[in-house]
Amino acid sequence: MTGRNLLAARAAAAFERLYGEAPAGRWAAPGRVNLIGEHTDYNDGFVLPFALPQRTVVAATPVDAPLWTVWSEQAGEQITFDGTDAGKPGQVTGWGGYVAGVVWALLDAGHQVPGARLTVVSDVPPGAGLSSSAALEAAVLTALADLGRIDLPVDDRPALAQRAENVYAGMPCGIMDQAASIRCRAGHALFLDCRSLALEHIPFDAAGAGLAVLVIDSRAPHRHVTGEYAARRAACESAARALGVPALRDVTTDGLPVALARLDDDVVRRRVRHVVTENQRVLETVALLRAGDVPAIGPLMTASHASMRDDFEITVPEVDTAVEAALSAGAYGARMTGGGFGGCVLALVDADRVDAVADAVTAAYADRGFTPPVWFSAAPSAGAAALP
Ligand code: GAF
Repeated sequence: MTGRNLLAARAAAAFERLYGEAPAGRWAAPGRVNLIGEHTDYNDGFVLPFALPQRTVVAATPVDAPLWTVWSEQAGEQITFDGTDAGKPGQVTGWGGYVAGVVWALLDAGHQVPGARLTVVSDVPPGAGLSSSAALEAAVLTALADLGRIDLPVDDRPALAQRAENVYAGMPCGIMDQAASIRCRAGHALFLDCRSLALEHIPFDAAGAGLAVLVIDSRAPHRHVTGEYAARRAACESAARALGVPALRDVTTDGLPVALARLDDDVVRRRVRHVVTENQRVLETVALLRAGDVPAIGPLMTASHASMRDDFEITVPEVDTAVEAALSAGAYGARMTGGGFGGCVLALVDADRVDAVADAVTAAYADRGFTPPVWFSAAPSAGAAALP
């Protein structure tokens, strides 16, 4: 059995054990890594994530009342909420808040949402910056939309799931993670313009080029993530106001020196420089992938990391150590992926050097006394879908 089938079987078995019947269906949605384009989504900019093989599977059956009973294997608990709870953002907290948030967002958009019994199993590691919350939102949204025959085009689903997270769960994220979990395609990275929401599936065949994308979980303890994230977002938005543009997306690399000269705070100047140069790096990465030159994206990844470390100041010693060790061991490029302050590092490496690079990172961690990293290599996988 493949990993996905095993998860689906576990979700269905748990459903039968808890609710005494087989589920009406099963739905899956993946976690993601972002190849490049960090903290650009809420600046109306560009991102290039791809979906992981790791995913969250929901088994579900509708019920006749506005009542949602949800069991999570990872959390080891079952929660129940009703329409009143779902109507009040923040009422359901923890992992259940992402489920209640999706119900809230659907109701708020005027849809009839079926009550349901659900079980949730997942192999997306939580707290590793791989979008386990977006995977949960996307799996629940896909399940409820199917069960309720809700007329909700797939184009509109990422924004609805993002509202669940922004308004119900209180995390001021951009749209990248929900878009990745819902819209990604196997074998491709998702080039998303976060202003127009126009998207293009860019073939990304690292294996075909003899390469692998190594995903290294830094194991760094996440500290103050939501607060620091919100502070970065606020700094970007106030810089855009100071520059008289709708969003930092509107500052071009050519216009950057003039924009920076108009800002008097050095920290804000560096935040702006990160966003503007990062957008440009996404565009250059897409151009290289369109030309089929996968190894050439390495230096852009490494430059992205330097920008996150020095200008946006969202890295921590563990991720910097992983990036440096991977590069010293021969990676074409390496960078932290996701919101920052911990999480995962991506390294683009020769396929036959995966173990050597992972060993080099592990050795560097041992020298620094860090908790040993865990790692896997990832191929671009499919977005949210019903399972057969
Ligand atoms: C987190 C957020 F949820 C995304 O919206 C994005 O801003 C990312 O951090 C940084 O690029 O994953």
